Amino acid sequence: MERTHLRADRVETGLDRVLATAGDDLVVASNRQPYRHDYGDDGDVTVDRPAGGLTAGLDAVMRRVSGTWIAWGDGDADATVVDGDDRVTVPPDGDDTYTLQRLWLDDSEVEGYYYGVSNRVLWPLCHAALGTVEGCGDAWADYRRINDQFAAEMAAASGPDHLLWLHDYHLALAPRQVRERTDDAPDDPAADRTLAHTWHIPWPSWDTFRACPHREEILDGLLGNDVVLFHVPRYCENFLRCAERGLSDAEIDHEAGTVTHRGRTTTVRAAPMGVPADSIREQAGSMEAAGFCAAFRKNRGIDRDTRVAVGVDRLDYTKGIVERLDALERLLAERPRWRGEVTLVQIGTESRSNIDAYRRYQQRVEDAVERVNDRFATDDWRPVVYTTDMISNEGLAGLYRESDLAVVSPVRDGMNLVAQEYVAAQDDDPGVLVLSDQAGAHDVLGEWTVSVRPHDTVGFADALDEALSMSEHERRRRGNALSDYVTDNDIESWVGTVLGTVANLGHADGGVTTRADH
Ligand code: GDG
Repeated sequence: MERTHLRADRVETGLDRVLATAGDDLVVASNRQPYRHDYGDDGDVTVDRPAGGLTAGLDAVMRRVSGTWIAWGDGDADATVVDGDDRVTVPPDGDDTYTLQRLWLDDSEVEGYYYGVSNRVLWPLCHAALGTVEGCGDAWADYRRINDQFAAEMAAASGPDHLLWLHDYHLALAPRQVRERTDDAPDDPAADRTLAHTWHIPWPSWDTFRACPHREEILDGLLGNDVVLFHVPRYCENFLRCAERGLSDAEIDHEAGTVTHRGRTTTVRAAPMGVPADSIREQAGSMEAAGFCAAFRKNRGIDRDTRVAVGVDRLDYTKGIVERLDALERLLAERPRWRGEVTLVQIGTESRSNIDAYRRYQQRVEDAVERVNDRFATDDWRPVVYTTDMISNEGLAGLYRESDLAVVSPVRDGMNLVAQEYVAAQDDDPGVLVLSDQAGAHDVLGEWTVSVRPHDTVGFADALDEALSMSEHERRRRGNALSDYVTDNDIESWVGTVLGTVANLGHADGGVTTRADH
């Protein structure tokens, strides 16, 4: 596909200006793809957009620059729609298209690379859940090989002056492998492709990371990047410390936030991710959102006057759903005035069910819901309405707006986009955000939320009481501040920050090429 250029009439926002510098040469790589082709009930091919903040946000950027996105083709019909080079133009309708380059994994590679290392080792390790980390045995070879497959595609899709933007813990080795495949001038790193990597989950302390079975290789892999980005400064500090302790030959400059290793200097920066605030606000005010909420209340038996607290999570042991239910139980036991007054609507999206720890967690959530409902439910009220149904974006935005509070209580979370989505969906009568101090989101929003420590059940129940009792004046004061932050630091602003950081790296030729250089 021939690359197109940004149209001059669209170079207007701050992001557009950055994209005009980095844009055409952008190659994104992530495990999850932005579009998936499947077979519908009638045998026709359907296109799905997997839910999630990252794919939606980056899709909007890619549509402006017509770059290439490399990802695992995990849809049943994915292989039937690609060309001979495994590429498909997306989105399927519309003018602003880009190339989705798919790569294929067989069942044993999915087991090794995706479940084995990514989700049985790196995910729990980075969330400091060492008791949940499993031995990875032969899976490591799959992880290394699939990373190299990504690296091969990235090398093929790019030229020396292109920007490659990698995402997350599935691809920790790929940056080094790209270097090994493309290093024409090893003595002159500035002549290379520019590699940036966003790590979406926490980076743990050295005392935790040292339990990683392949810690040197992970660090070496990531230090193939020019820049590694985390959501908040705490994770940057942890990463610098781990590089210092884990690699004997790495030179760390804590003040500058850099690691020099094998002749290359990697810059480590915080870039807190945002959400598409404007479109969430618009969706929350739509007819579809209002219709969804009215039907939801009716079908789930939630009275019009009953207050709603909302929780939205993948069913993951890091999300603190059980702790949330414990706190609700304590609230209802200790402060009976809330009985019959408030219902927790918990949306739990099934996730990674091939892994025992996830299946056990789903069971624990179901048991806790049943326990709280058995204890307090009456003929016309239930304390918890729990569903694993996938809700449409409009429905979810409507539910956020409908809710008097959101309860976001992870025991550890890189950022947590639900907290920001809830804020974005509010109108001028905003709800209250109850937020765990273990979420990256707390580092940026914490001062305007009701903070909780998820394992402090007594304090958590008090916090729910405080949120439910908050005066209108205080609610609006906090809501306005939250809304200002989330609007000013939305997903476009995040992309602008990342690309701006890359553009300022100070390569001899100014880093990524400018359009004028073409
Ligand atoms: C990782 C990090 C970091 C969920 N259920 C439905 C639905 N969702 C959407 C939410 C939100 C997304 O899924 C979940 O994002 P989170 O940020 O909460 O969590 P992770 O999936 O664990 O993401 C996290 C993130 O990466 C980005 O860097 O913030 O810390 O763990 O967007 O809305 N969406 C719809 N229906 C559902 O039923 N439409």
